[in-house]
This record gives sequence, C-alpha cells and structure tokens, in this order.
Amino acid sequence: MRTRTFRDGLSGVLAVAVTLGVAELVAGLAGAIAPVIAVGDLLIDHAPSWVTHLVIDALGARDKPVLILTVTLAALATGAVIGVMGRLRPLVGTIGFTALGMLGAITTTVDTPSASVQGSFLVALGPLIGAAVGWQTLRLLLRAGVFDAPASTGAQPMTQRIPGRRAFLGFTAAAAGASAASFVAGRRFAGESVDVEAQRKSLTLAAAPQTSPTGALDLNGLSPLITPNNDFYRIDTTLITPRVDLKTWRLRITGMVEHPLTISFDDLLAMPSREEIITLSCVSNEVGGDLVGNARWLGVSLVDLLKQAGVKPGATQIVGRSVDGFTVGFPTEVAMDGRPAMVAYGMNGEALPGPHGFPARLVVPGLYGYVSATKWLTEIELTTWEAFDAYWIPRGWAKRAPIKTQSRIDVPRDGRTVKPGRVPVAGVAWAGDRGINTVEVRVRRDGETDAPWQPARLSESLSTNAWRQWVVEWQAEPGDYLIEVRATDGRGEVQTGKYQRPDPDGATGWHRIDVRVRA
Ligand SMILES: Nc1nc2c(c(=O)[nH]1)N[C@H]1C(S)=C(S)[C@@H](COP(=O)(O)O)O[C@H]1N2
Ligand SMILES: [Mo]
Repeated sequence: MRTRTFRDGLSGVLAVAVTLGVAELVAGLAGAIAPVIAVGDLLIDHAPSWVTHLVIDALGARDKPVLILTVTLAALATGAVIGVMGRLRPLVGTIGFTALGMLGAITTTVDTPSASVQGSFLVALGPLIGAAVGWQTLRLLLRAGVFDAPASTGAQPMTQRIPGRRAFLGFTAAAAGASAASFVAGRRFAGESVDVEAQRKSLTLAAAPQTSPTGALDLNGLSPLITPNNDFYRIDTTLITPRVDLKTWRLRITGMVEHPLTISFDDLLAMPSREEIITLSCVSNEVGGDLVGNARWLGVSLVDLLKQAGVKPGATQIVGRSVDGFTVGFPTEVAMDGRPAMVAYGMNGEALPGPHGFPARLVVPGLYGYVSATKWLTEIELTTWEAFDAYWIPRGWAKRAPIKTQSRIDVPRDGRTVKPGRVPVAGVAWAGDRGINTVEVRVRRDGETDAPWQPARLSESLSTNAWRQWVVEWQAEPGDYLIEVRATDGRGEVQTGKYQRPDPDGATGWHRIDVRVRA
C-alpha cells in the first residue's frame, strides 16, 4: 500500500512536471511568459509589502530564483496530492488539472508584456494544453502503477489493465524525459525570439567619447565617478528581464495631451539628443548602502516630447508605464522646471543594457527611481495627480519622492583595522538635482562625545544632478574610532543626522563606520 501511494504521488508529480514543460514550450513558441514566472510575478505584485521586505531581507539578490523554485515545488506538491487522491477518484484529477490550467492561463494572460505578444488567446493556450497533456499523463501513469493490485479490491475505474512494473518504470521515465525536453526546448525558443544583445550591438549612438571625467578622484576602494554599467545597481519587480523587440517597440504619449503621439525607436533616434550625467538612487537604499549609481544617460529631452504632444492645462501628473506593467508617477511641474528629465536609450556610451531598460527608460534627476525611472518604457500618460497612484504607492511608499541628501564612506570599510599614519577617508555624496557644496568628516575616538567636522576635498562638480567624490587625509594614531560623514547640498542645506529608515520616502542619517588603528 505504501509503495502504491508513493507511485501515485510520483505519477502526480510527473504529470505536473509534464504540464509545466509543455506550458513552457508553448509559451516559448508564442513569446509568452511561462506560468511559473507569471505566478511568481503575481505573488510579488500582490504580497503584502512586509512579506516582500522579509523575503528580500532574508534572501537578498537570490530572492527571485528562490521564488521561482518555490512556485515550481508548490506545483509539483499539488501534483503529488492529485496523484494520491486521483486514482480512486478520477474527478480529483479532472478538477485538479482543470484548476492548474485555468490558474496558468489567467496568470500568464495578466502578466505577459503587452509589447511582445499578438493576442492573449495564444498566451492562455500554453497552460491549457499543458494541463490537458498532464492530465492524460496522470491517467496513463496511474493505470500503469497498479501492477501489484490484488485482484479482489473491487471496482476501480483505472485498474482494469495490469501492465507490470517495467511498464510503469518506462512510462515514468518517458514522462520525466518529455517534461525535461519540452522545458529545454521552450527555454531555447524563448531566448531566440528576441536577441537583445544583437539589437544593442546593431545600434550606433551619438554618444560623446567616454573619457574619464577630469577632476575625478582615483583611490583604491573609492566608487568611480561614473559607475560602469556592469556595476550599476539593479532594482525591479520582474522575474525575467523583458526582451523588447526594437522593430515592434513603440513609445506612446497619451492622456491629457493635444496630439497623442506614437514614436518608433527610429523616430526617437532621429530627434535631437542630449547626454546628461545623472545620479540614480533607490528609495530602499539604507544609509551607507549601495543602491545608487552615477551614469551618463543619452536620450531625448522629456520636455521636447511633451511639447510635441502639447500638455493640456490641468495635467498635473506624468505616468510612465513599462511593458511589464510597472508604473511610476511624478508631478508634471517637476519635469518642466528646467532639470534635464529624459527618455534615455544610452548608458555610458552604449545602448541601454537589457536589465537597465532596453530600449528606453525614463530618467528624472532628483527623483527616486520608483516614482520616475521607468525601464522598458512604453507609455507616457498625462493625467491628474489625484487620478492615478503608481505601482509602489498603494504598497505604502510616498507619492512625492525627491532624493534626499546622502553621503557614504567607501574607504576604509566599516570594521577595518588600519596602520597608523596617513589614512585617506573617502566616499561619494549626492543630493538629487540640488548638487553638493561641501562634505565634512568627523573622526572621534570611541567614547568621545564631540569632535570638529573637517572639510573634505571634492571631485569637480559634473552637474548638480551628479554625485561628487570626496576625500579627507586622516593622520591616524593607534586607538578605536568612529568616523562619520555629512554633506551640504547646493542650496546650503546640511544633511540631517536624524535617522530615518527607507520607507516611506527615503532614509536619512549620517553614515558612520568603526575603524581600529593598530601598529
Ligand atoms: N519597469 C520597471 N522599471 C523600474 C522598476 C521596476 O520594477 N520595473 N524599478 C524602479 C526602481 S525602484 C529603481 S530604484 C530603478 C532602478 O534602475 P536600475 O535597475 O537601472 O538601477 O528602476 C525603476 N524602474
Ligand atoms: Mo527603487
């Protein structure tokens, strides 16, 4: 009996594996999202934000693979239950696989990026076909799995034929193989449908030669003045990076405008371009954290685009929409106040990398990314401030989100022991679109309550929208020390030392490190 139960469970697991494999295959062929990903995305979008925070805190960058694995294991476990219950009650199998198919069909339809698929009919097809094939697989395996059935167990609908142990093993191996093969094929098709790297390479951009800026500080461990693309932090809600096809991509400008526009990538390239150095920061960045970077962005001025469309009076909010359904919203007056907000298609002299929003994204100096920096941008909608709340707003984050003044110590690292003598203390400081005037450092012996703030030497200011590097030469004597940093922005406002956590509108407080000096 126990081995029978095991075989039934295994049959159910394999039947669901076949379902997932076939769904993946059809999704790959149709350019749709695999159901496991779709369910994961919906969990991300609908989980209470405290759950999301717990998970991200516990798992860090591995949260996405773990989520995909969890959804897969949950599906397979459901299969085991359906298998065990389904032999005696075939209706359980029918209902179970119908439910799995429907769940997959609905979630993939909701989750599939609008830009990459023709019709949602095709998208829903994958999970439904997968479920049908999986259900038949289950019936076959359950029937094959009863080779040790005593003849007298009475009328059991699926136990008429007794093919034997070897047949069961053969069928399970075939099911496992079919599942794996369709999964691999599906991945292959999905990868081949849009080759983002090839498209990026095919572009020639009017970017200035990417020289290291004059006046940059160069010190081991100090963040470079321009963050290389590969080191630039990455934050988004998508489980798989959207692959946008340049040929079919369109940027639409809609809503409260005189002339709604639809712009192709070639149209965008043909417009006057500008290159701006802008520091982008995530609102989730902790004091001293690394969710911040500084890049040269190449693109078209947002104001130019808005002028072409003709913003109607009363359109107080600009909403950015991504192919993945993500949205941002920021005040129209922020875009119009002279700061170089743009639709960017280049980053540090290259086409925008896939993970950073290829082919185009919004970049608005002075605003945290979650209210402004829409990656894989597809629509800019003009509306009123009251009419719409973007993705993160109902999840508890502030609707107005200017970047707060922050400074970070890069060297020495927190907790390090250094040799006495001349020790450079260095880092970066940023203040949205307000610029950095001064940076000061305070070195205290452990237990000392007060010490003077010393001015740091700054790298040249690239623009008011970019961070500045800073350095102080410290004559270190043996002992234990606390080192703190604070910046003053271009308006003369000193960075507050009052600690506040990142939610709801950005962390404040001075970055502080512990350093030991030993001969
Ligand atoms: N489509 C999309 N765009 C997005 C996001 C997202 O989840 N989806 N995250 C935003 C957030 S919270 C930040 S901080 C920035 C990060 O941009 P980066 O990944 O290029 O550093 O992108 C913004 N744009
Ligand atoms: Mo963010």
